[in-house]
Amino acid sequence: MSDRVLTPETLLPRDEPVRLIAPDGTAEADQHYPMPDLAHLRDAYRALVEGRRINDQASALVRQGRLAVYPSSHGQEACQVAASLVLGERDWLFPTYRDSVAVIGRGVNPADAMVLLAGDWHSGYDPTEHRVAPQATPLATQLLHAVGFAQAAKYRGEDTVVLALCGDGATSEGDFHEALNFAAVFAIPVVFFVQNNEFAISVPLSRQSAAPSLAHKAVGYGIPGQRVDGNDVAAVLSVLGDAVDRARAGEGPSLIEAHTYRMQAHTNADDDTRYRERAEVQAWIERDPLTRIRAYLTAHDALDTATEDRIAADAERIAADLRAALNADTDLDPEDLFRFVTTDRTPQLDEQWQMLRDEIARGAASDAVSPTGGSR
Ligand SMILES: Cc1ncc(C[n+]2csc(CCOP(=O)(O)OP(=O)(O)O)c2C)c(N)n1
Repeated sequence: MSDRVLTPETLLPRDEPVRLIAPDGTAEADQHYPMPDLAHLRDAYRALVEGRRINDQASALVRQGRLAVYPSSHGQEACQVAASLVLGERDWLFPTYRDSVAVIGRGVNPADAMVLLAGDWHSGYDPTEHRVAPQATPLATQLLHAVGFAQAAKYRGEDTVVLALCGDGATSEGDFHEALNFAAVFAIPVVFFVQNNEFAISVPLSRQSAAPSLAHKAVGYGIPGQRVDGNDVAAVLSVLGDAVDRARAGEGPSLIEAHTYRMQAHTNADDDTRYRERAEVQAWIERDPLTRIRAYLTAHDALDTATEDRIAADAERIAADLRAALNADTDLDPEDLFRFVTTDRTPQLDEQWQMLRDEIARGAASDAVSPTGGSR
């Protein structure tokens, strides 16, 4: 345990988010947070390019009807990549529906990460194999799961750290407050990482919180809060890495807020032109996390055209594999919907299964009359 004295002053985040690389790619020295080395940053760049390609491929697969929904992290890839890179093999990630790129960064096959979003099983991967909890759709519930999980690991004497992700909107949920309070009181080895992308669907941050920043909330629980430029992968790696080290050293939880932006609509079911100006979106597109790290690496002779081409080709291959996997028709058994709800099937579930079976039969009959599906 460190003997660091925790006072409101030491718990409060900085007035400005921590930044190590400016939007034009130049380095900004920081007294507390070191710049990750070039090899580490080149790995991060590769993961960013792959993450962007996966995001855009998955969004295209929604338009083609192969995914039911894809909440894209396009624009937030620096946060996604850093979240997966700062964790060790024994650590765990507790992600949300928007965190597919972080999940894939932990070694989950992209197609397996899309199973939930295709409307199939809740999780297409084995959480224990990859040390990634199933992606949570109910806001902030995963934060409590993360705290309980980390507490159990602590009881067992393991040095596991748990990284729990959520959005700015989720910080208004009661679960967020309960998770932070419990984690603080019992010094649980968990890092809460809020990706503040400015919107909760159409609700802007100004209608979500009156706090000076979301990281300021930490002081009320007695834990340190920090703000970081969420489009600067070097800064996110450094700040999150520091919080993970703290948790592993037995110094308890931290709250990190990344300032970033959801560059696209919430999902395909959302029309973001109804609640935000295009000029605002454009201003954030110009702060793209990929452009920034590419400029820094190039200026430091750590990225040449041949390497860039190789990374881009690898990202294309990943996208092609994802397309192939999702374009393959799977043999789904619709009765699975009812099979695993309760140990013994209730009469109500039987009745619902009967209704669905009749509907499927009616659909099959009308398809037989009109093979293209007609005007149904
Ligand atoms: C408990 C709960 N309430 C409401 C919703 C509906 N909902 C889905 S996403 C969303 C907005 C969440 O915003 P934020 O936490 O900022 O995350 P983002 O989607 O921006 O990543 C809402 C209200 C939900 N999924 N769960």
